[in-house]
Amino acid sequence: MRGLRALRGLASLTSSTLIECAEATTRTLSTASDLKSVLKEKIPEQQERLKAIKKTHGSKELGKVTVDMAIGGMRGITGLLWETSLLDPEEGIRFRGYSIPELQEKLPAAKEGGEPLPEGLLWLLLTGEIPSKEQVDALSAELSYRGKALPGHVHKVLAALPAGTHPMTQFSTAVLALQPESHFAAAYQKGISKLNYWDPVYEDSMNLIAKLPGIAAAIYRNTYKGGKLIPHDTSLDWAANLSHQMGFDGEEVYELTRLYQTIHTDHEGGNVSAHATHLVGSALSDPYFSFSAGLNGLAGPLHGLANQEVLRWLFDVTKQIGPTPTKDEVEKFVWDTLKSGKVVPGFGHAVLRKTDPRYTCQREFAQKHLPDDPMFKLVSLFYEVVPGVLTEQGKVKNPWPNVDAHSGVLLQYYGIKEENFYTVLFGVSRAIGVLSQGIWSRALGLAIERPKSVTMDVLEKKFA
Ligand code: CMX
Repeated sequence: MRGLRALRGLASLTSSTLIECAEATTRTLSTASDLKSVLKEKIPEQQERLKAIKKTHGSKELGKVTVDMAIGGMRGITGLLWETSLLDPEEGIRFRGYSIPELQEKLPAAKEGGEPLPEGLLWLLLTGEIPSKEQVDALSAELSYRGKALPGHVHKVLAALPAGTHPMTQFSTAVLALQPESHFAAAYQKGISKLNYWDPVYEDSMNLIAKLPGIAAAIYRNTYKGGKLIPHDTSLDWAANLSHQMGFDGEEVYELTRLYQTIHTDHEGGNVSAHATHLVGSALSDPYFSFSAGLNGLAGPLHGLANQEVLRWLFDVTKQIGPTPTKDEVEKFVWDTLKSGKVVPGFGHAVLRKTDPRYTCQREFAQKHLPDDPMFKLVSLFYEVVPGVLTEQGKVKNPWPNVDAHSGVLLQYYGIKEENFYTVLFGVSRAIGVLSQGIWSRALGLAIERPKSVTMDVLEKKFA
């Protein structure tokens, strides 16, 4: 009821009031202890909530659409429902109403004061509730059980790809290779009622999330470590298992992996990977099809591949100028990048207008664990220089760094040197956000996406 009251007048709300609404409607604590039961309890109330929104506000306007918006990548059009997170241009991302520093404080960690366990965020995204440590431990154990072994044919599919295939191509292919296991596709063939879609989609999503660390690690070991795989360790949590199976052990690298895997999960619904997953899922393609589509979008250099590009760019600086360039040399390098018609990777954002809080928390991690690392110092120098140059150039709407400007340097420090692999790590995390929303999309009965398009001819005639 509190939530319904808060949602009256949706059309005129600002994003900060939307955040308050999200908080108000997701804090009824449930009594069940396993994730699926807690989620199941929530579904009827949220279905009723959406029905009421449709009935009361269905015909109200959310905003205008201009010709510029239609031409310019639909920027600024509010036209999607996405429950798991909301992005404020000034403040950055909130997951079910919680900012990243709040999550670092509230979500259970592996040890006192440590980084959040991504399993806790998965619980939060699906239920709107901060889980207890016991609930997170149970979820870790469940994911470990579901993800223990990859089907043999996935290894064969990966082995059949030509040497040199980009890790993101391998990743998307491996996810598709799991598709024959889809519970949703099988249930649909048998004639499942639409009221129950969410259940097999939940099973597929959990199985997929559970298997992703094993897939990513297999790609890493095959591509860079001669194909010697490291078995899954059932005593480790989901993120630590990812690091372990890749061949990186130790509490500090586990902590980095937990933080990394928590903050890359979700960034509301309009970014390419989230929107692609959502769009394909809206046709009732199962989670394997839809997440593979999301990964294909994440592989673009303007989106998730930017973290790979940032590293290459930093290496170019050190190759051309040396390991400790001056501020003036960096400034010239940035100008040269712009003048050659390239983007400065890791800077700018379609929605954000301030430094990305995902950048800030990685910077804080670096300040705590690797303050004297030369690459971290270089990244910090770019933080001082790039926003000024981009502002002076006058084209970008947001000169500040995004998440991708920092992640690679942390990975380098812990020995994960192969930058072509970085977007795979981003993709493993992204699954938690987009598949959580995918489960809710089916539970809420969201429609197949089909916006209207026009031709230039139509535009010229309409406004002649
Ligand atoms: N370097 C150079 N030029 C940039 C720029 C950057 N970092 N960011 C934006 N611009 C340019 C745009 O290309 C655009 O130029 P044109 O008018 O010539 O087309 C102009 O500035 C205005 O763009 P904008 O409205 O500020 O930004 P967009 O919403 O169009 O694009 C983004 C957003 C992220 C694609 C863009 O900032 C970019 O290319 N950044 C570098 C790549 C990157 O870091 N991507 C990762 C984003 C986070 C993520 O998704 O993972």
